[in-house]
Amino acid sequence: MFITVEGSEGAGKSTNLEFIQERLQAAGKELVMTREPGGTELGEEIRELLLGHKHDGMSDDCELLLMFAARAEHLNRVIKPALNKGKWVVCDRFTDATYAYQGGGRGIPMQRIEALENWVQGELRPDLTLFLDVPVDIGMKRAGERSAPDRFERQQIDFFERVRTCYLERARSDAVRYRIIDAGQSLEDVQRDIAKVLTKVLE
Ligand code: T5A
Repeated sequence: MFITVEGSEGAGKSTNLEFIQERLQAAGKELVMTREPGGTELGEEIRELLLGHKHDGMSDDCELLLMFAARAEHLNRVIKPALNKGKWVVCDRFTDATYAYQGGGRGIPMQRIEALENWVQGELRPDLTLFLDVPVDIGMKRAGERSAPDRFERQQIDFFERVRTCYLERARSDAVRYRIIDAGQSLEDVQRDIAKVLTKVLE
């Protein structure tokens, strides 16, 4: 299984990834927990370029291509080898984030992202994607209370509204792959809903 976890800022991905890890390990699954951008030494360096403020004026195309450069490395060195060994891979963000942030947020045509997706991933797509959905104002408040804003978190509210709309459109268009989790609820309720999805997957 290749599982990805998505959400807009402050949706609670990090908090819930630990919960997901515990659940799947308790069920005896051999897991690789990883993240994007990042997941390899080179990918983590690219992450610093993307999230830090050294290159605040980076062009949208450069941002998109760096996301896929990190992803190509991640797929070849971590994700595909793990899946080939029969392990479960749980990834904190993947290509849906590119559609949402670079497509929805930045306005890069979706066909360009699709072309890169096909090139870098071939046929590989996640088997399951949990989309933690939270209203933008709540998510931004949570993220703001947690840490200083990275390069993406400095965007305006309308950017994040477009990101959320794109995620929701994608999730609603493919009910087989996506599960939408209401992440605006209390953590207890969010984790109850995630546990329900995982129980079905494990069955
Ligand atoms: N990106 C990424 C792209 O633009 N394109 C791409 O292709 C990819 C892969 C990556 C950035 O890169 C962009 C998107 C991102 O901007 P990231 O670290 O993955 O950065 O993304 P962040 O959204 O910044 O993720 P975080 O891990 O920082 O935030 P989380 O995981 O969503 O939120 P979390 O768990 O840290 O929670 C935030 C706060 O809220 C609390 C937590 O305790 C924490 O304090 N919280 C709750 N409070 C109340 N009720 C709940 N239900 C709560 N859940 C969490």
